[in-house]
Amino acid sequence: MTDLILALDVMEKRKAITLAKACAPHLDAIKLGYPLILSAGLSIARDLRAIGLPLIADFKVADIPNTNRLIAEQVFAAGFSGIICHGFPGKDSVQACVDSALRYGGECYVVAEMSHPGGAVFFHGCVGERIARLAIECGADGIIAPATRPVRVKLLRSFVGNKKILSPGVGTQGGDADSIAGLVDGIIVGRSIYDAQDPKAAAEQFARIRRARS
Ligand code: OMP
Repeated sequence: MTDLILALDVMEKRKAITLAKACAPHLDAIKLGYPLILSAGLSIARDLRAIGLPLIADFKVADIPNTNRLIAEQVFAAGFSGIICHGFPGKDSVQACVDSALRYGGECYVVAEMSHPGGAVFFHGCVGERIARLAIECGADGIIAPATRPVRVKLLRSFVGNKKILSPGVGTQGGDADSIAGLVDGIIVGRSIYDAQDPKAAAEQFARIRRARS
């Protein structure tokens, strides 16, 4: 099964809740990041949890271990079940997020490589491979890898084995849902769903990928 994860990057609380409820039957999880959490507050997690889907906090946490731990603990205490952190701050920083996730029975994903064009500037020359290996060493649940570069995703799979790969960059950024779905455990879709004329119908369309990777 490949999961469909909605990146809920809208800025109004009411709109976010309406969208999430409408799309929920076609989703496996909802990812929230700075745009929504900074405008609606961390407590939005409480409202969205009522929908019954796992919530992933995309703070791309990238600080010293103690600060990472303080951030991660707030995230999990607020009701999130997953967190995304960066790998480049190093093993101790990633470990702090993984350990917090473990304490709360949650999950931690490490960004191995980014999906946007500029993402290739520093994430090259085996950086993604090294971060993927580090994520596994720390006991992370998986990595974030770009749907815009399926060749890289295939390669990174060889470093993470059966740990999860969640893949953003589908739709608006140019990644193709059907090509990437068979390589990953979840695709992350934002604008192509929430900016669609009919977000629920768009989610239903993307939900065809939930049959991939059986
Ligand atoms: P759309 O481009 O609107 O589908 O949104 C993609 C979502 O995935 C946004 O929330 C991004 O912040 C996130 N994302 C990327 O687009 N690229 C990455 O390399 C990593 C992420 C992420 O960590 O989720």
